[in-house]
Amino acid sequence: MTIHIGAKKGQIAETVLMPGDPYRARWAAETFLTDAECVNEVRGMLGFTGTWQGHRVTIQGSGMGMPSLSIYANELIRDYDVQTLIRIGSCGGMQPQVGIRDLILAMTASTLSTPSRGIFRELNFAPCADFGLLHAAHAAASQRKLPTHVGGIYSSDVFYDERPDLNEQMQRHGILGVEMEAAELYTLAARYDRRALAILTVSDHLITHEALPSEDRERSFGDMVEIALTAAFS
Ligand code: GMP
Repeated sequence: MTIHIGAKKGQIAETVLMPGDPYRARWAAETFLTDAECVNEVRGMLGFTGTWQGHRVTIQGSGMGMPSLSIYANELIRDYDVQTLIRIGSCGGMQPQVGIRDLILAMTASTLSTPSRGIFRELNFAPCADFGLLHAAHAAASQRKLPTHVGGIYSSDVFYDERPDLNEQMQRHGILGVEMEAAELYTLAARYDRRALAILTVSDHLITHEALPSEDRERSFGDMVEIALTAAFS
């Protein structure tokens, strides 16, 4: 048990999928895992451990934003010795060629955020995905013929009142989408020599202002769970 995770040692698998929303963690566990057991309910940030194709997996909510994800990822890594952490979430599209519903595999995650950047002071550390996971996730997405983009994303600390000048510069430099967690996940994975990847569905668009209809969200989320599981164990 840790401050924020009630699971006993051994109740968390070496591989953890991390949706932002704890209800999504429950849905994914009920839909894709066999013998799923709820292993965390602290603060309602649900976590489940079960089996997928013979492999033990935990699906643990991260909450929204880097400070929240950081708490769970730190405890999963330091206290439960988790080796592979895959964020499955949503993002806002930032390029014209990135459509609503498309998948983004985040090769890098730029940020201004202090949880990630604070200890580096003047160094501009570049948080990046694990290549093996990225490669395997790309293969799994291609096999399903899902429109997929691989490249840089932006991990923001705000949902409202984004800085337009910053967005403009990021768009100019090819950043594909904006979300709020990946840079911290990648930084912690680098710090502790673990594997991490963020798989994102484009749920809204900063240029077109389209939004993914709610009936499509579940299907897109399901695709990400399957890709994450396939990548983790390939
Ligand atoms: O709704 C906010 C949550 O969804 C956060 O956990 C973000 O990672 C993600 N998200 C989805 N679309 C966007 C977006 O357009 N902007 C930001 N900042 N976060 C987004």
